[in-house]
Amino acid sequence: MLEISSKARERAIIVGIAHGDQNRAMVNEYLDELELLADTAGAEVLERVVQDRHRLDPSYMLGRGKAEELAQMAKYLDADLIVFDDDLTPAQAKNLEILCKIKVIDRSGLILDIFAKNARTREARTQVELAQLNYLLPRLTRQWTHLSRQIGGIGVRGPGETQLEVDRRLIRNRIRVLGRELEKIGKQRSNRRKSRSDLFKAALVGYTNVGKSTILNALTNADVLVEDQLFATLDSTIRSLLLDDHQRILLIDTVGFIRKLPHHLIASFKSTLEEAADADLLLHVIDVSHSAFRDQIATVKTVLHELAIDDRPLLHVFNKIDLLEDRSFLADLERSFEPCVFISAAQGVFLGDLVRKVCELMNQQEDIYSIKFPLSASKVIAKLYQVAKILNIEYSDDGVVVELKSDRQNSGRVLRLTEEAQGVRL
Ligand SMILES: Nc1nc2c(ncn2[C@@H]2O[C@H](COP(=O)(O)OP(=O)(O)OP(=O)(O)O)[C@@H](O)[C@H]2O)c(=O)[nH]1
Ligand SMILES: [Mg+2]
Repeated sequence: MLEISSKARERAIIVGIAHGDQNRAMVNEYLDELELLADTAGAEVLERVVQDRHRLDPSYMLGRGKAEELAQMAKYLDADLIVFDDDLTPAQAKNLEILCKIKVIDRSGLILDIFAKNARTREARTQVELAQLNYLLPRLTRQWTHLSRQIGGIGVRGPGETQLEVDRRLIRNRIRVLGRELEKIGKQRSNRRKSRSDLFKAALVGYTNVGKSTILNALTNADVLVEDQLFATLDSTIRSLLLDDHQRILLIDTVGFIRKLPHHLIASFKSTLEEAADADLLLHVIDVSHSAFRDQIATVKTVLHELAIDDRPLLHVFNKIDLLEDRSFLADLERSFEPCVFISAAQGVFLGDLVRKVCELMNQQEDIYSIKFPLSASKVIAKLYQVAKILNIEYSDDGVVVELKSDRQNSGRVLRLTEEAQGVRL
């Protein structure tokens, strides 16, 4: 696995640019988050630089004068690393590195680094490596020749090829191998998913660090790593949860989202996120004590849209209410974000409300069944009218096919009646 940074505590300068419709206050908020990301990656932020610019400079992103100032600042502060909040083009990153003489990365690069640090399972590691290679490929320059050794000593230089071309070829090959590997893991995962497909599934989704894993742990006595760090969870953990005496569901913890999540990262984590895509109910967890929680909600909705699951039944779970001094705005939230619950997962407050609401939403969901009964089952079919909506009945010589819609609460009775009358689900 490639590690962009391996030193314990690097000294970093972070840079944000107020451009387009971003004002300074917003940029400063983004930089607060970037600082948290840098801290999670193991860097200490020495200084932040903000510039107002109408247009981003194609060579340095910042203006030339400001870029030179940045280079002097880096030298004066003895910094190891500069992190830009916006995505740098490969050319900008290279020009800045030459000017500042230290490593220059962007938010995507930093997030990839954190993912590399936190990836634990084979799947997560493969996903991260794939995303890293896709990120590196366009950034390869002539000075960059160490890769062939790291990638596994294939190192065969074809006739007339430059080292750079060899490196690119090695990376492309590796990308193909990793892609195939992920496909294989994805298939195994989807088989596992199918084998438990009868149980109702609720997935915890949301911005990073909002308390998703804390909720899973609190409800199921799971032992998932909880940390005041971004992206503590990279793999989806699945636990079964007994809602009341007789209803068991699966609760799924997933990787957190963040503003400007690199696209190749979403693509690589597709199979992990498919666990969420496969859920019957999304629990959108929100850290209501965070000053930017409304932006975070918007980011999560965008990612859910990109994953084409924004039409899924969804419960807003406002977490960390214990940190709120003023709770007067909660009534407004309740009106704008229907359905919702307010909890403190860490203190175990109102978790009962959460479970009740999940139960309620689950029981509201309807499934469509198509069942073939023997002709003699007319009495049972009459009973079905009491527990389900009959959509269609078709008689033929060898039986009756009934199409019906039933909510979860009644589906058990539908299935018992079917069994009683020797019906067969089609
Ligand atoms: N005060 C307070 N802190 C909480 C609450 N729920 C979670 N936390 C803290 O918030 C931090 C993040 O919690 P996690 O459960 O790791 O959050 P996550 O959403 O799983 O985060 P990632 O996996 O990193 O995306 C931890 O320090 C938790 O202790 C809460 O209700 N109140
Ligand atoms: Mg987590």
